[in-house]
Amino acid sequence: MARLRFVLGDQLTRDLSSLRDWKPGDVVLMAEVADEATYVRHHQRKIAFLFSAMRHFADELRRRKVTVDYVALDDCGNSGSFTGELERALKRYDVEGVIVTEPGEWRVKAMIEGWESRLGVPVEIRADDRFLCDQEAFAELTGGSKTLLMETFYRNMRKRTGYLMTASGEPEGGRWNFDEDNRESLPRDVEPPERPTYSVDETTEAVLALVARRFGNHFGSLDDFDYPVTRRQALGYLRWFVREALPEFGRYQDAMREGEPLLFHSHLSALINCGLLTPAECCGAAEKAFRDGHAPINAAEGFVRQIIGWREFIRGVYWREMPGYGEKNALDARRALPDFFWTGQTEMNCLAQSIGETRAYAYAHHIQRLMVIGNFCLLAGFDPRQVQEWYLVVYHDAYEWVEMPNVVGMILYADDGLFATKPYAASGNYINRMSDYCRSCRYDVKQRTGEDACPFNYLYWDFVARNEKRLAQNPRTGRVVSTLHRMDAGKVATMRADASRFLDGLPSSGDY
Ligand code: FAD
Ligand code: DLZ
Ligand code: SF4
Repeated sequence: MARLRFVLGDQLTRDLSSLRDWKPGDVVLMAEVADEATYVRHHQRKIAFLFSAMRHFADELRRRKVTVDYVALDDCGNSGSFTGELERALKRYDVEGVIVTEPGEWRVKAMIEGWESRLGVPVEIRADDRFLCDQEAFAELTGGSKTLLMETFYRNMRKRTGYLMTASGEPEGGRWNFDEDNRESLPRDVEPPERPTYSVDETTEAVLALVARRFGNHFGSLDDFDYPVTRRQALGYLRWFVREALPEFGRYQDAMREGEPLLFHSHLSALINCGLLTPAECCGAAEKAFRDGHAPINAAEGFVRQIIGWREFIRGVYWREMPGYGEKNALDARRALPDFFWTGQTEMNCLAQSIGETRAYAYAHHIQRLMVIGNFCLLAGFDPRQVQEWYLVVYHDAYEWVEMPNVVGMILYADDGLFATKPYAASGNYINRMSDYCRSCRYDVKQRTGEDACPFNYLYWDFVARNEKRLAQNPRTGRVVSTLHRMDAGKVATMRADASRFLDGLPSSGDY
């Protein structure tokens, strides 16, 4: 008898485990459901991207003679939930069971695990082997210790996958990690390459109209949508990246420039996370560029590290720590997120640029997320739950499994250093070194106190003073506490007063 294969919006991969043994008679179910678009009010562009990619994926399966039952958001009777749509589909088809690939999120996994008893049908949940490391391997590769070190995991992943390894089992280039070569600021005369753009076809046009109508009050803009939405386009974008941007990716990975959101970054995360590209093919393409002499080792290694290192590591942390990870708040941060996170209207130019680009493109690159927006959230002491929701809403690549550890562990240190060896706190000096934002800012990055001082400066020292005990105990941050102690007490008091005045003056209505 036939089986129903439920494919979720972030499972758009031809070779998905739940599709692998498809045979005539089986039906693939895909559904646009209001619950998924509104459990947080996702960026309009993110919903449009995903619905368009889902519709194109369904068309592609149909072209390959696979029977697809696609429920569009506005279809008559759409129940608005995964469970409701499965229940309705089971009334349309006489099937012996349901097959689904494990979802990315705890919330959805719990839902799926309830289907068998609720709907009275056998449900087979298959592993998601698009990831290169499952939970068992994660425990093995991290040594099962209490705190986790990405670098240890990453080296083990290099050995396990063989990426950028020599025949004798050594890392290519004689080192595991070329991060030190990847911290250059961008000279004024270096221009990032021009990106390919993808025109809006009929399918995307219909989705853009649907999203504007149904979710037009969500954060973000739909203007000038030009991102890949098909497998063919995604592959073209990957090839373009490897050819044109990868060679300089490593060197300028941490750089920021006003008006240039992408620089030499891949812009592939949303395509990988929804399944149009696999992590393995992205790493394979970078490795080939290195072996062909097209990309230097620091670029290829830097890129592969982000994927088989950080991306897999972050996912391992999520599943190891869930449920409960999202509730962590080791630094007891309670302040409400200010309204300008939704409007982008702030005189702090670095934040105005990074949030403005996020609003426009549902994208900001890693250093903007980490060292501008994330750093500000850490220093200001924003409530981790609110910060998590913001990051989950605003980025087109955001799913809880990847957003949560990056927010809880990487930027906020809310898990008390489960994998970050210290809080990533920095003053305005870092942003000034890595970007040109400060040049056109109304604040002065060199000043530490007063009306015109860069807020990152007094917020930084206020953060150090607030968390003095904890930072003093950490060998990586102890020196900063000693510096604080050597500072003039009056100056410290003024900085702390400036920090309070600044933070208390940020309107925060909680609306978005
Ligand atoms: P590149 O700079 O070109 O990097 C290549 C790839 O490496 C990315 O496409 C991504 O797949 C992977 N990668 C790099 N860093 C990470 C990381 N820390 N965690 C997981 N994967 C990584 N990434 C998401 O995919 N979804 C999120 O919701 C998300 N939330 C984040 C929240 C915060 C607070 C921070 C600091 C980072 C977050 N990241 C997230 C990680 C990273 O910022 C994005 O993956 C990256 O900016 C995407 O742009 P890109 O494709 O141009 O990446
Ligand atoms: C993010 C998202 C959105 C906005 N909408 C849908 C949808 O309508 N249908 C769907 O299948 N998936 C959607 N997704 C992705 C899901 O939220 C994602 O599959 C789960 O988060 C995985 O656990
Ligand atoms: Fe940001 Fe401070 Fe520089 Fe302004 S001066 S752009 S607030 S770091």
